[in-house]
Amino acid sequence: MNEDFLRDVLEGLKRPQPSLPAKWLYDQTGSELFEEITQTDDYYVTRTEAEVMEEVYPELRAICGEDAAIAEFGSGAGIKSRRLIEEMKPSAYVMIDVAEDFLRDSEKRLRADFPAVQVTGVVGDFHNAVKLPQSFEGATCRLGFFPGSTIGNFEEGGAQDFLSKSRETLGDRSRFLVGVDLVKDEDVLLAAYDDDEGVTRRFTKNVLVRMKTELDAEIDLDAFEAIALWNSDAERIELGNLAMSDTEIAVGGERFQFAKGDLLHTENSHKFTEASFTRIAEASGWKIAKMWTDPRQWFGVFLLEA
Ligand code: AVJ
Repeated sequence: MNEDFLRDVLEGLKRPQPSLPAKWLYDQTGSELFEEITQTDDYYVTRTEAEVMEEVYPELRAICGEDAAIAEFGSGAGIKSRRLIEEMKPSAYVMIDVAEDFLRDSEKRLRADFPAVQVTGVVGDFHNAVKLPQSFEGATCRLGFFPGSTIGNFEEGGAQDFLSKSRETLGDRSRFLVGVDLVKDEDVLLAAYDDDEGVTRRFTKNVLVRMKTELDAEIDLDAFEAIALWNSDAERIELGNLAMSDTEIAVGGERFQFAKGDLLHTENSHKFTEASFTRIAEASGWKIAKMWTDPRQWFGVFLLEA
């Protein structure tokens, strides 16, 4: 039995607005479904960021010069890390992640593929400041990397806290490259989080499947439907499983009633404007050096300076 998962589920279900931490969406199946989401026509986020990044690389090379070191928040064995390493040819690449297994895996693969780069995994929770290795601290150009608009996934106030902690982690005279999904037309946003192929719905429902298989929960899966809502005041997409009829969830020896129309919230995806992101970055001790975007201004890549 996964005790941490059970504890979070019970705590979340007891809240007046039932909610589960987003991290439980990402087991093996959830991670594969997220990969699949990024390939759908409706989810513009990943491909738009990649398009913007192609413009960023040459300028960043000019800014950074020869001796660059990069620290990625999250373990990046993926395509984004590879492209950045190919383009920037850093002397060191550091990955910070809580999940040690994933981290060691990414470390191994990147070392094999880029023997000229000093690759180091640092186990750490980036909700706190983290000590980076000498391979990073000794470089002339020290650059943090936080792609994918993962910054949008934090809870209330979390994005600003994260930016403050990362300012401490990266240190004086560092820079930070952050991928940020921008506020845009509601229809475009809603389609991206409720794609036509139904992959996002499966992704959101997967956490209920996990509760059944891993926690022996009794849940009528057909009583719930995954939905996405745009909260225009908070400027965020809210995802969750909506009860389509009166139903109950039994888990860990407790029972929780859901009336038709009740939502079990699973995830927020905050969107920013240039102004709103600038505000939290500056409040965290960063200056905005530059922002790149696509012609439709759907996605922003911000270069912050300490
Ligand atoms: C991985 C957090 C950036 O918010 O766009 C996508 C997660 N959830 N579709 C996002 C997600 C449903 C994604 N992030």
